[in-house]
Amino acid sequence: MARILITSALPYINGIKHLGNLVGSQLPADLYARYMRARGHEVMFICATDEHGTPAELAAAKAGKAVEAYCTEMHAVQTELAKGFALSFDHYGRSSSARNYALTQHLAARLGAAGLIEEVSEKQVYSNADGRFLPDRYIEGTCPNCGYERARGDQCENCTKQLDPTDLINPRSAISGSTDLEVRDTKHLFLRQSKLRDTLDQWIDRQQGWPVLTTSIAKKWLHDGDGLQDRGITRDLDWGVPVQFDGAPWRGMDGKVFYVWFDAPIEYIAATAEWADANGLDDAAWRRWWRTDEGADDVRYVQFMGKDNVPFHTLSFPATLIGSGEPWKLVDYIKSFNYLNYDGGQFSTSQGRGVFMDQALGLLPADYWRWWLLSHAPENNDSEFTWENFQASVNKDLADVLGNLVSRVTKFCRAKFGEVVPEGGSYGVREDQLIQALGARLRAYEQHMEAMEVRKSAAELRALWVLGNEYLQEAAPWSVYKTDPDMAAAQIRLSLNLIRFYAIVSQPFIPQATSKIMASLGCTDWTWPSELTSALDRLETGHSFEVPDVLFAKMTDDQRQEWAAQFAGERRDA
Ligand code: B3M
Ligand code: ZN
Repeated sequence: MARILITSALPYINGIKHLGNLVGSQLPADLYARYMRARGHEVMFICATDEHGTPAELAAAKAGKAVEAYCTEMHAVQTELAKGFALSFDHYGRSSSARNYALTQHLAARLGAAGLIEEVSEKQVYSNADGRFLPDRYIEGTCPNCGYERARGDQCENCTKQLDPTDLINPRSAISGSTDLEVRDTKHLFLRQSKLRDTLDQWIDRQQGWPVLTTSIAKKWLHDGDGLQDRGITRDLDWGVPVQFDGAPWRGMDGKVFYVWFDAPIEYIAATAEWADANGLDDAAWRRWWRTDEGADDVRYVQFMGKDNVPFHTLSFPATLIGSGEPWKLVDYIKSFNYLNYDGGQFSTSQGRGVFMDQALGLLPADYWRWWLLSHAPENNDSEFTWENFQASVNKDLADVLGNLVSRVTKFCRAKFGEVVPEGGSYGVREDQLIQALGARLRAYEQHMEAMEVRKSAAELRALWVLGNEYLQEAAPWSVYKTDPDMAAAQIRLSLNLIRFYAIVSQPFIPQATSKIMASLGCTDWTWPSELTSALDRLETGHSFEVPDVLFAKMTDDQRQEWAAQFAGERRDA
């Protein structure tokens, strides 16, 4: 049994996430966490809301609320939606927690003591119209790297380059749109990442088998002489972790807070401490996941994120942890994703384009979305959501293949043998062949799941379902029953066990439907079917079950057209 630490990129607090956000981090992280637990490993799965910085302040201002109250409210909303999508976090924390304040300040002080923080009198953009400095997202303009016109002051979402507000061409205030801007002096702390360049370079070189997407982004910013510029880690904002605190190695930083990208990844650790607090455990309970001197050297740490988050996780955050000189656990594997597009364009939070988590759950149960999103995850390329494709997936994979098998077998059994596993007969060549074929596919599925190959895993799982359908079609117990009811009983006994097998192996993808299946089978034994022959004997003769309600309803053409039209424009209610 291994110990596996899994973190999903922390969703910004500013509003409800769309399906593109979901499939780019939280959902595949959940798939992996569920799978690893199902295999008997000890898992710590952490996520949290990312509550600081300009996104939170801007969204609160737009909602006409105090930022703290806004964050509390949105955290509750996002917690409910995470539950709705069956995301199995061990803890869903908040980057504004006391734990994160303390740890962020602690790490900053350590970096200061190590000579890795510099006080810099910096030029910052000041808006005369707004009467304030404009850090990060408070300013927009054209990216100097790729020419994208809606680049923000902290990063260009088009080419992933990290920016400073003064880099932007034709800058304008994101608050008022004003271009009456000037550059003023203000004092800030800089993290001297450049001093750690060689250390980080070597650390990245030691990582075996990272996805190309991850390594290429890291190396790009490392060797352009660009990503490892020393970076400002403080901001002139009200909301955030205060830079001036008891024991701080600097003075005169009152009224400033740490940059959101400095404290957000630290929340991965702090949220694990929040988990311990919430469960009445001591510090040792979370430290054994994070301190290599307290047990974490045995931990395998995997992070999930969209590609725009990669530079912060391969460079800035490791720089913070390594630079502290303390034995913090570093990431072992970064699984990063491309973008999911929506029907010919991009999903966009700011423009309300696409389907958002709350809206999705209002249309169909979570498993329908989980299945489509995971089986179409934007792994090697960007991928696209279309309503046609979604309908085809739901109707074919879920309703026709898996759902139909469950319903045919259980109903036929009820009609001929009652709601119990029937006795009589024995398995023949066809059954042995099925078991062999299932075994081979199961091994392939396990390998893809281990490797976090999400689409390949989904394809293998679907192939497992198809094997069962083909068997049933060929065995045809409904005709066999007429001449050889014992043989039909054996076929149905195997098929009922097959349904249980599917529930267990499909659980990481579609946890709600598979719970329903197991409940109707009257079974609580979710042991992974490594021993296939005995697993397919688990429901013994005489064991009673109930025919489940329809597992997956088909999506009609009318629904598809209605929803496509409903979601064609911008979201109005948010
Ligand atoms: N909130 C960015 C994002 O959602 C950011 C991730 C933080 S991970 C520490 O894309
Ligand atoms: Zn750009």
